[in-house]
Amino acid sequence: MTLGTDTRTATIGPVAARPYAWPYDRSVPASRTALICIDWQVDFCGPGGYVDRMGYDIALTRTGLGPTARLLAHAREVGMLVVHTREGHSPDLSDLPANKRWRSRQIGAEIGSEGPAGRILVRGEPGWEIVPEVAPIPGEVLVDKPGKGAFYATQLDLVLRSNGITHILLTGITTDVCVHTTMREANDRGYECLILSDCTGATDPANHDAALHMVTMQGGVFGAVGTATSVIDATTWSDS
Ligand code: C5J
Repeated sequence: MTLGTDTRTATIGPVAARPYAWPYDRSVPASRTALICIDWQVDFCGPGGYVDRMGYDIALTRTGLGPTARLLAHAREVGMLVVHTREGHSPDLSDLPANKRWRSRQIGAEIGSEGPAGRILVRGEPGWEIVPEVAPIPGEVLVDKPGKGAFYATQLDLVLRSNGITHILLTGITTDVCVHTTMREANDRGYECLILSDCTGATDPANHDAALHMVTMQGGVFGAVGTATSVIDATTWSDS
């Protein structure tokens, strides 16, 4: 990245991670790496949002906000592509599968119904917005998705390939649902993935731990598990 007269370029890796030092190819230029921040929305970690309305503890989904903010600042400094995703549906709910709506009604938080943060999981509502701690800045990519995975029914793969991205860092909520689904989708498309354990969170701590453990099976079946600090510590600069 060029910052004023700064012509240095940043490289990431090897990163201390489980079950292998990431990435598999030892290191990657920051310019070929994307930081994907998944669904840091009021609906998933704010008062009156979807997770809160379902009766889960938002302290659990907020736990990764501090480390993610730190890693986001680092990603911006080293010139990574930063992508933010938002789960949500159009106001007429025409892209909301009937079974997804039915299930949300069973748990007392029907998607599309009115709540303290506006209509649940509806695009443009206060609950759908990304929380200020990790809010996008101009120039960053925003991906709106109707499902759990960030690749399904979105432009994400095209954006990543158009920007020469081969390696992905994953933060966000929830670890076991949207982050895991996206990591699996990315892995199947050949991206080399690292999920950050301290930059994620789930509505059930056991599910968070299990989701991270799953990644470490089979030599790293979907990639590897690291931390914000492990990425920051594995960054080196060189003159370009
Ligand atoms: C869920 C998500 N948990 N962002 N969505 O429904 O993980």
